[in-house]
Amino acid sequence: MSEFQLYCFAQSGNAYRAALMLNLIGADWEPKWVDFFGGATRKPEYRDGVNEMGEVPVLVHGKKKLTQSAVILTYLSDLTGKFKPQGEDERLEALRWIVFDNQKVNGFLGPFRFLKNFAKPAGDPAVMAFLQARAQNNLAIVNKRLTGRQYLASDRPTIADVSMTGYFYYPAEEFGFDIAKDHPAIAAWLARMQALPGWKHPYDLMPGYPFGTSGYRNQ
Ligand SMILES: N[C@@H](CCC(=O)N[C@@H](CS)C(=O)NCC(=O)O)C(=O)O
Repeated sequence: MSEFQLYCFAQSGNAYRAALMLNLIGADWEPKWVDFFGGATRKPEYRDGVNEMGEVPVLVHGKKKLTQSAVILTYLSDLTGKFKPQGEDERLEALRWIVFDNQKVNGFLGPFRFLKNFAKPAGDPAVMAFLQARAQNNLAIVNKRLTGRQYLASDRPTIADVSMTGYFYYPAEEFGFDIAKDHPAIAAWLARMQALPGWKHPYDLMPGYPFGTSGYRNQ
């Protein structure tokens, strides 16, 4: 068995943060596919046995079981020293961007994309318009932050950058707008992240694309 197990599925940008981190740090890890679209996370056995919050990602490392991607990223950076913010100012700055990301960037992009592509029935137009406007507003804030700088919280990539990638690499068709085309500084930053050793696209990194299989896109 691998050193780390990650409960995840290919369509989850929240899980992608953790999967990408594991790959970027060169961890010995394996995915455990969660049948999210089949309702697995709503079942009592998942909530009692895996995560009481009914979410992915969940990271298992020996006897330790961690949820919330921000906690998982912090744990892995503390453990390995990789992508770890240095000093109090950088640590707080990284945390600031992770919270903003979780709540307002990928926190809006994720539900928007879910309601657009996967929910039955699809999202109410007023809800979709609200989520898209909030996501675009906050993407513009991230774009401004990245204008004239390489990474979010430091001159090196940190867990704040890994977190922010969440949903950004998923195909533009899944959003109906193109994050990279609309936001040039985000596009340049995404290319820098993509150039890091170990980077993989979410559909190549986590099982379950397309739906209902535990296979990978390229298998
Ligand atoms: N803040 C959490 C969000 C996790 C999350 O919402 N995951 C989604 C899948 S992408 C989920 O499991 N949702 C189940 C639900 O909300 O019931 C994190 O960053 O880990």
